[in-house]
Formats: sequence, structure tokens, C-alpha cells
Amino acid sequence: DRTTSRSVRVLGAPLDLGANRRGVDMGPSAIRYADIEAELAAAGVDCTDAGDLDVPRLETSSAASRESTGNAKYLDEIGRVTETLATEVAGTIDDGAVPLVLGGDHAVAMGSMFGAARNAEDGIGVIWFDAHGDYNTPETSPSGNVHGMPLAAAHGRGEFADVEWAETPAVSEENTVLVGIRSLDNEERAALRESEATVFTMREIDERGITAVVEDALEIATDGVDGIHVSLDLDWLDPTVVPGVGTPVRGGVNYREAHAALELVAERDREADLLRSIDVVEVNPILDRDNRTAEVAAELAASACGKRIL
Ligand code: B3U
Ligand code: MN
Ligand code: MN
Repeated sequence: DRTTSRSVRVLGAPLDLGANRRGVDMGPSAIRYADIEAELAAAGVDCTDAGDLDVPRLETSSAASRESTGNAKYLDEIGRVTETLATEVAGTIDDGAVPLVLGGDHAVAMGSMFGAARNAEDGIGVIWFDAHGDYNTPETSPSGNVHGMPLAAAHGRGEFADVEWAETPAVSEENTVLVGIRSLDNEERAALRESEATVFTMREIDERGITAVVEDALEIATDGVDGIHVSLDLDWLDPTVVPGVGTPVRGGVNYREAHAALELVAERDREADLLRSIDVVEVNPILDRDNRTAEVAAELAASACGKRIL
């Protein structure tokens, strides 16, 4: 077991160009206001905050670039954010710390994954905690919102194979596990079925329990790779627990299941140093009540980083 605790570097990524609603750009502020530093300190984590990435604002984004990317809205701008964030994430890992990326919409996970993969000789795995598959491509997406595409981008699927920053896949399909899924578009479902990624829907959690499912997810994601990226979309949880998300879907995991899952990730990380990077995304303070969703986000990040009750 690792005897020293993790070093964590917080990277704010206030991006909302990938989502269909304003407000998610305030996620990093809200999660900091929920005192993520104190939560991480309670986890025994040596934590530094690198501040927020400079991201283009919706108001100042030119109409021309909006049209240049076809069905995927703002893909050019988001691509530039992806490259900047990927460099920050890779640098943080180089410095021996775990990057904890605060979204922003889920498109920021592309920066996390491409960055985490950059110097990983044997590649990385990913565990994707989400209500959604985020497996659309520009040609299959019904909404055009890039936050519904980051996992497909990480696999270099569809049109992403022709996008410069996504040409080389960040993660192998075999080491990709989605957990808690309950909303898929038709073509997205077909793509996931055809891929080598493992999908544990809410049904598997109902039948087998969260712990058994996450144990399996960890085994699959870590097989043969240097480490894993953990991506936590707050809409993974039930909307009664986290009202502040843009695309809520009924029937999510509850507060205790969420903590149990991330505590298990931390436990395995203590044993085997498998955690490479994390992101916590889709907190929308405009839709939230009393900053509750941001508080849950901060608490779950601390659980993933090793916070224990006893
Ligand atoms: N699958 C839909 C909805 C969605 C995906 N991710 C979020 N919403 N947050 C889409 O737009 O691709
Ligand atoms: Mn998502
Ligand atoms: Mn989601």
C-alpha cells in the first residue's frame, strides 16, 4: 500500500460551449465555494489550486466559427481548450500530482483524457460515471452539443478520426467502462454495442449492487495500462440529490452509492497507484439549490482522493 497520500492539483475549466445551457461555466467557482480545499485536506491530500483555464466565452465567440464545424457546435473553440487543458494535465502528471479538473461541461474530459494519455507508455483506462453515454459523434448527435461526444472523441470514432487533436485515440475501447448509464440516443446505443467498451447500466447496479459493479469496472479499466482517468458527471446521481445539472435523468445512483463507488476507487488506488487523473463536471449553479450539487461534487472528489470515515 502507498503510505503517503496523493498530491492533487485543481484545474478549473469553466467551459460551457459544449452544453446546451448557460451556467455550467460557473461550476468551478461553485465547487470552490463548497470548500473543496477543506474536503481534500480532510482526505489528507496535499492540494494546490492552479486557478482557471482561460476559455472562450459564448458571448464573444464569432458566428463564423459557429458555422465552420457543421453539426458539432463550437468544435473548433472546444478543440483549442482541449489542447490547452491536455497540456496542463500532462504537465501536472509529470510533476507527480493528480490533476483534478473542475468543469465546466463534460467536453472538458477530452482535455483530461488526451492529456492523461500523453506520456502513458501502456496507455490509460477510463471509468465514466454518467447518466449518458457521451458516445455521439458529430454525425450522430441529435443535439450538436459536444458534451454528448467526449468518450467517442477519446476513441477517435467517426468524424473525430479527421480532427487533428483527436486523431490518436486517448483510450482503448477495451479499457473503457461506463457506469450507471440510463439515457442513450439510438445511434449512440448502436455505436456502444458495436464497440469494445463495457457498459454497466443502472440495471446492473440494481441487480448486483454498486460495489460489485465498480470492482468489475476497476478490473477492466486498469488491465494492462499505466493508470486510469475517472470522469464524474454529476448527472450520474439521481436528480433528487443533485438538482444543479443541465440534463437530469431520473433513476440515478443515490448519495451513498456514489460515495461507495468513489471510496472504492480510492481504496484500490492506495493499494496499486492506479489513479492518474479525475474530472468532476456538469455542475450548473443556475439550476442548483443552495449550492447542493457543488457540495456533493466537492465531497465526491474528496472520496475519490482518499477521504475516509475512519
Ligand atoms: N445524448 C444527448 C444528451 C446528453 C448527453 N450528455 C448530456 N446530455 N449531458 C446529446 O445531446 O448527445
Ligand atoms: Mn456526461
Ligand atoms: Mn450526463
